[in-house]
Amino acid sequence: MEGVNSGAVSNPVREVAMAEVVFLIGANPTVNHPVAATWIKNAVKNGTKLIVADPRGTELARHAAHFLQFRADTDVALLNAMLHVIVDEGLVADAFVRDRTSGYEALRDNVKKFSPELMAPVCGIPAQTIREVARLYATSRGSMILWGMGISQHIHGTDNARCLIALAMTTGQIGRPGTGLHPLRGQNNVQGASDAGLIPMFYPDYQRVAMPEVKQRFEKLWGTGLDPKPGLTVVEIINAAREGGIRGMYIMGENPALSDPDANHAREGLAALEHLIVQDIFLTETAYLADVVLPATAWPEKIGTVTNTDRLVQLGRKAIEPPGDAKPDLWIIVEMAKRLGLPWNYRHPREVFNEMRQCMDSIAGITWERLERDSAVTYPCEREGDAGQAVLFTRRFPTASGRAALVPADLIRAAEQPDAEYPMVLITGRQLEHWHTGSMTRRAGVLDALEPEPVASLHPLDLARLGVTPGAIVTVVSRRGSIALYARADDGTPPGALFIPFCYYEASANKLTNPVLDPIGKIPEFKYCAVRVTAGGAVPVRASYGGGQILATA
Ligand SMILES: Nc1nc2c(c(=O)[nH]1)N[C@H]1C(S)=C(S)[C@@H](COP(=O)(O)OP(=O)(O)OC[C@H]3O[C@@H](n4cnc5c(=O)[nH]c(N)nc54)[C@H](O)[C@@H]3O)O[C@H]1N2
Ligand SMILES: Nc1nc2c(c(=O)[nH]1)N[C@H]1C(S)=C(S)[C@@H](COP(=O)(O)OP(=O)(O)OC[C@H]3O[C@@H](n4cnc5c(=O)[nH]c(N)nc54)[C@H](O)[C@@H]3O)O[C@H]1N2
Ligand SMILES: [Mo]
Repeated sequence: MEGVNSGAVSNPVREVAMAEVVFLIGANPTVNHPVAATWIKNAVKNGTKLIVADPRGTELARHAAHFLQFRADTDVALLNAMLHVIVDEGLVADAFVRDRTSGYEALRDNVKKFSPELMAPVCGIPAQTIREVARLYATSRGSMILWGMGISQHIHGTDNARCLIALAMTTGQIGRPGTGLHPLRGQNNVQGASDAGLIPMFYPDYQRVAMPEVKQRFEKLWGTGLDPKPGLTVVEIINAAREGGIRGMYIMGENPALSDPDANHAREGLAALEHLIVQDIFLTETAYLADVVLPATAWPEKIGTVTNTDRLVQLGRKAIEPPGDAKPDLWIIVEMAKRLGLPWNYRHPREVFNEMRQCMDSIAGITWERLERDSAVTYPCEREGDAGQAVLFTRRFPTASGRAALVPADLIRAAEQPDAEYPMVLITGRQLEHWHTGSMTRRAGVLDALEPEPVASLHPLDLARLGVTPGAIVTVVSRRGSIALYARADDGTPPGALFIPFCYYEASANKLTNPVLDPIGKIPEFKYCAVRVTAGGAVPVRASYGGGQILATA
């Protein structure tokens, strides 16, 4: 299997209907993937056993046969204990491990140290429950793992994912319908963007930038010399801007002034640039820092494909005319290229798609005409006429040996732990009504009316301890910043922690978050930092610009 970031969604979500067991960890689909949540609930109605593991009580937990409300940041303890049971109780799929994996011995030896009895006090789940859940997962006819940002957004996010991969591999729960590993995708086209090479270490189709033969392939295709060095990732880019290594930036469809960790630091980085271009459909917090803003068209105003979490390439058709001077992103990029002296001549997204087919074996068989006819095709689809393959890794994994590498993981704690000065844990994430930085949803009247104000969810016991009534203002301070927002009582949030969505610019959660990165995945630790909460604070003010809509004055 390729790196955990390389888009290895093995089975489509709807196969939860075929699974006997679904193990959902670090994801809140009712809020963030409502269609998947509905499929999961329907599967449970038809007999699928759902295991939910999350430090917060979520709506789907009510449908679960087992809800493991384990301690935040202790995924490796919980998952290694499950692996321990699988090894200890002889539940390993020996033939699968022998024929399809490498590194099993080291994994086996490592998980010996992680008995459920030893890990129970670490993760907060009774040893007996860990044993039951491990047996259930390992021995079912088909078990599927779904996960989200609760797994990824830690400095040990790669280790968390490796443990999930090890669960599937040691038990052979992969390569058949109703099994496998599904990291639930986020942005509507994050899968397509990654496939197309919008990851700094990859060209299209996860071909490595650093590999000479790959470099040659693309130099030949594009008729130009290419840099052999992989690029920087988001947080690294901001650091380089602050240090002067990067002086110009062109940001398209991203709002890092609100979505990057340690927002004050991120804004300093953006402000330090000599030149910033922002191409967006709205004037965002990031756009306010720009020298040039290029108005782009929104999804229903243009033609193009997006690839969803199930590797389904879907054609979107233009339904309405764009407002004012807004132009499709592709048109803007091509005009920019021409002025840079490049001989670009793409007149239609179809021409770009056809070029992609030349360098991406995974979609080589998908013709634009077929997309126009069928609207959607699953990849891999290597030859024209192929049906498209819903289930991956049926016979081999995409590694040199064809085997999946098992990698042991040890306990690493979050970079910043609660202490006397900052005694609580901040968990950040999303809410149903808003999309990330709220640039779109806070401008949508109905959604804005449902969730108009910044909120922090806390356990009623913590509210009582702090002397705060629900709806009152609290101030939340971390080593990096401070915000004031409204308290909400939520008995799903564990005592000692609070949950804040990051969509409210007037109380930006990312002013508080820690910008440390997973050294392998390079994902920031958005899910865990130390904060102090006190009653009272300034009323959050929504100004007439940035994330919110312009408010009519009474
Ligand atoms: N409505 C709405 N939907 C969205 C989005 C949106 O902004 N709004 N964004 C989209 C995008 S890009 C993404 S990436 C997805 C994200 O979708 P999810 O991953 O479902 O969303 P999050 O809210 O970031 O966090 C998921 C869960 O991680 C849990 N968690 C916190 N700490 C830990 C931990 O230490 N271990 C574990 N295992 N879990 C932990 C949280 O309690 C939470 O339930 O949603 C997509 N869908
Ligand atoms: N604290 C905290 N921070 C997080 C996370 C977290 O869980 N906690 N999650 C992280 C994750 S997983 C993600 S994915 C990021 C998301 O972070 P961002 O991607 O920065 O957030 P969005 O609000 O989705 O920004 C997308 C922008 O694209 C614009 N847009 C929409 N359609 C188009 C289009 O067709 N063309 C152009 N040019 N622009 C368009 C929107 O107006 C919006 O401004 O946030 C990350 N930050
Ligand atoms: Mo995301």
